[in-house]
This record gives sequence, structure tokens and C-alpha cells, in this order.
Amino acid sequence: MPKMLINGILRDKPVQSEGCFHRLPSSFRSWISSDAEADFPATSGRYHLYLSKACPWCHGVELVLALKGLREAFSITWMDSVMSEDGWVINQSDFDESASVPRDRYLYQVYQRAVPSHTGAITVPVLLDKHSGQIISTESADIMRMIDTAFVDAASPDLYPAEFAAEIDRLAEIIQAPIRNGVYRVGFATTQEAYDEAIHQLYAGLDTVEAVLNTRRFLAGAMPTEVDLKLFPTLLRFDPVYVTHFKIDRNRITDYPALSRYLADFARIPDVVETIDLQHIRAHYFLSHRHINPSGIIPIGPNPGNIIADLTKGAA
Ligand SMILES: N[C@@H](CCC(=O)N[C@@H](CS)C(=O)NCC(=O)O)C(=O)O
Repeated sequence: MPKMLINGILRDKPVQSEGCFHRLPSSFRSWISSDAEADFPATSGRYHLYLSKACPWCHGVELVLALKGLREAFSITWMDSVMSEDGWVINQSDFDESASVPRDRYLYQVYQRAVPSHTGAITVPVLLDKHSGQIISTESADIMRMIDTAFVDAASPDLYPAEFAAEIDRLAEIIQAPIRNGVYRVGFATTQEAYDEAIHQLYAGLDTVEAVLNTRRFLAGAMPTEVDLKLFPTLLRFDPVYVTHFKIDRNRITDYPALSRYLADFARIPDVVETIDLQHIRAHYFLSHRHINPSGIIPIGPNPGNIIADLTKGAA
């Protein structure tokens, strides 16, 4: 288990009770705004992201940057695939010298510098203000929404259009606990009861989403919106990782016609495929969670080496 910070010092996380996995709440919840007078105005080049290619929450943030053409507006520090006992390790070979952030070895150093007495988990994504050195947010859903709504440009898609906002929020609620967090609740359960509850909720959630996608191309309608950017990272990891690693073996995504069609359709959106590194993702899960995979074996995986090719077959 990775450690956490308690009063700024790296410590073991307390053991979770009743066999259930609980994600700690995000500690930093400020916002970038389109208002030029705001504390954190939407300014290209001012903000920095700490991201992992393996993490589904980070993947949602990266997809917002990709779909809105904002990749160059932010500097990024990437994590190594495999987590250490001391948490996320910063990738040194990809390090962006021009980003004007210190070259740390571990992510916890970023938290310690911003708030020396910080208590909380050391998670990605992290959104940092390079002017003040403050951490603005560690909550991916907020980061996705604030980038989409603050960095407005007529040429880029609106991922939270007003006419679909209620439906996007409704669907986000349906997928958040049972599916996006649910796969972790299943995989990290340490009692049969906790596993049974989480797995039933997960498959009920997938059945609901399958029914929605039988009538719509994307979750809220004909065009991709924010909620698709939240679901896709989990679906992408499902068959290659979660089925074996998290013991989620009633059905695969390939058993669901609408979910499979949707996964391939989403991967064909321009700039999406560049955000996917399945080898990195698989190495992360199978080698980082040694408490559930002590020997660190990486299984062969479905259709080895060909998953991306299959997903993007026929891409324009
Ligand atoms: N609520 C957060 C959750 C982020 C999160 O849990 N990230 C995981 C990676 S997938 C992490 O960094 N875990 C490290 C830890 O919990 O120690 C968000 O959505 O941004």
C-alpha cells in the first residue's frame, strides 16, 4: 500500500475496516476561472499538471486537453508506471525541463512543498499554479470541468453543453460509485461480503449503461461529452486489467455489444488514441498493487499486442 502524508510526514495508511475500500476525499478544491480578475484566471502556460498515464482519473483530464486542443496550454510532469512504497515516482526520462517546476523524485515532495503540514493521500492528478506554488486541485472531476469551462474557444467542443447538463450529471452519478470507483472497491475488497456487494453494483451499473448505449451513440446523445471522458478510461482498462487483476470475471466488455461498439467509437475520435498506453497501464496495475498480486506476474492479456489496433480499426 502506498503511504500518505500525516502532518507533512510520510506514514503508512491506516488499515481500512470491514474489508471495504474507501477512497479518501480530495484535499484541494479550488478553481481556475474564465474571469480575468479571479485568483486563478484561465491563462495559457501558467498551470502545471502532475499526471499518470495509468490512472483512469488522470486519463479523463488528459482527454479534456486532447479533445479541446489544449495540450500546449499546460505543462505536465508524468509519473513512472510502477508505484513505490513511497507512492508515485516522477518519471525522469520524460521530465519537461522547460516547465519551470522543481525536478522532484517523488510526488509527495510536491505536496510537502505546497503545504508543509499536509495530511492526506498523495494522489494524481494534481493541478498546480506555477505563479504562487499553490496546489489548486487534486479532484479530477473538478479539473476536467474547470478546464472545459474556463478555457473557452469557439473552435473547440463544449464538453458540458447547457442543454445536456442535467443528463450528463445524472449519468455521471450512475457511473461514479458503481463503475469508476466500483472496480477498485471490487478489486481491493478483503471480505466476501464487501466483494459481493461491490461486484453486483458494478454489473448492475454496466447493464444500465449498456441499455443507454443501445439507443445513443455516446452517453448523453450523438456527441461525446464530459461523462464519456469519465467512462472511457475505466472501460478501456476493463478487459486488459480489471477482469483478472480485480477478479471481475462475470462478463467482459467484449460480452456487451453496445459497450464494445462505444469503446471502439470513442477510441476513433481524433487525438484519443495518442492518450492510450496499454503496456504502461498493465505494468502499473500488475506491478504496483503487490498486496493483491504478490508475485508481480503480468498475465498474457486478451489479444496481446493488438488491443489498440483492434480498438482503432477503421480509424479515419
Ligand atoms: N478523487 C480523486 C482520486 C484520485 C486517485 O485516487 N488517484 C489514484 C491513482 S488512480 C492515486 O493517486 N492513488 C494513490 C493513493 O491513493 O495513495 C480524483 O478523482 O482525482
